[in-house]
Amino acid sequence: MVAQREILMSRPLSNGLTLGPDGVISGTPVTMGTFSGTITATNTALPDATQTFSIVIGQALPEIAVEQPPGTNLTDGSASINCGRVIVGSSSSPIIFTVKNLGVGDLTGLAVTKDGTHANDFTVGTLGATTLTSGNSTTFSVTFAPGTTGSRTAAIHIASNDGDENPFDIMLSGTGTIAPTVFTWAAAVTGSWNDATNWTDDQAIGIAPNAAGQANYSLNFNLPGVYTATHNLSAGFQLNQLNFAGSSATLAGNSLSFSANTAGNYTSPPPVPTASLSPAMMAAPCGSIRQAPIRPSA
Ligand SMILES: [Ca+2]
Ligand SMILES: [Ca+2]
Repeated sequence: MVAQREILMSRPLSNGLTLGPDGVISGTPVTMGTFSGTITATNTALPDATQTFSIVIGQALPEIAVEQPPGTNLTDGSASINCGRVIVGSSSSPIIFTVKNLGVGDLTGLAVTKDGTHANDFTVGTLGATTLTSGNSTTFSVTFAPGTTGSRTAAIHIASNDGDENPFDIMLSGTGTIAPTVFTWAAAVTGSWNDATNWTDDQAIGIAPNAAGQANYSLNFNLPGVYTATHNLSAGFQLNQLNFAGSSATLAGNSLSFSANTAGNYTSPPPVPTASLSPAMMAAPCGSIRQAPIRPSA
């Protein structure tokens, strides 16, 4: 009794695959499609037995995934990254984007472009790789350096051979701010507002408040006591902040009034990079008032 086996393919096997004499199909397929065959077993004592089979070779597809921060998946087209508040003239820390290939085939042709209203404010760093094999990842950075104050927007687009997310679109936003120049009142109790020696320049970068006034100044009155500061302001004097530490202020000769958009900003200077830009307007039309004490809010 002799058994024999024969395998017949209805079409040639996918390129890259071979059918061995032992019936084993091996290799790496490079052609998609369905490949059908018939196995025929013969036996001298029994009728032949046949069994059909199919080999389906699917496409090896790449699949892009983008994370920012690492571990947080972004959605193509609706992702929006806020690059924060940055002082005009300086840059944010690099914001790192991770690009992954979660598919089987190579993710190729990776490239990042940018556009949008304030695209020049956003610098895209170099991609670590332009091709990712299955399971691998790379990164690129975006740095935000606002050209001026206010809301700034742009978008980046990650091109690749992904089947349905090419390009992968991400909106960017950020806010340009102005750093307040901080001065602390250094006079013992009384002194002239216009005398630069009465002020300590906390950052050694500014010009002391004067009759003309400077916008975006933060003025601190930290020592306990009642200050009498004379000044000859004849028009509005815009400040970033006016800080009191258990003190009150009297501006003789002219009046002082101020308001702010955000309550509770007057107890201590905030860190410069995140400083509030809520304006406090000092108006000095005429007359004299004593400013009510402003206490710490907490
Ligand atoms: Ca995809
Ligand atoms: Ca897209």
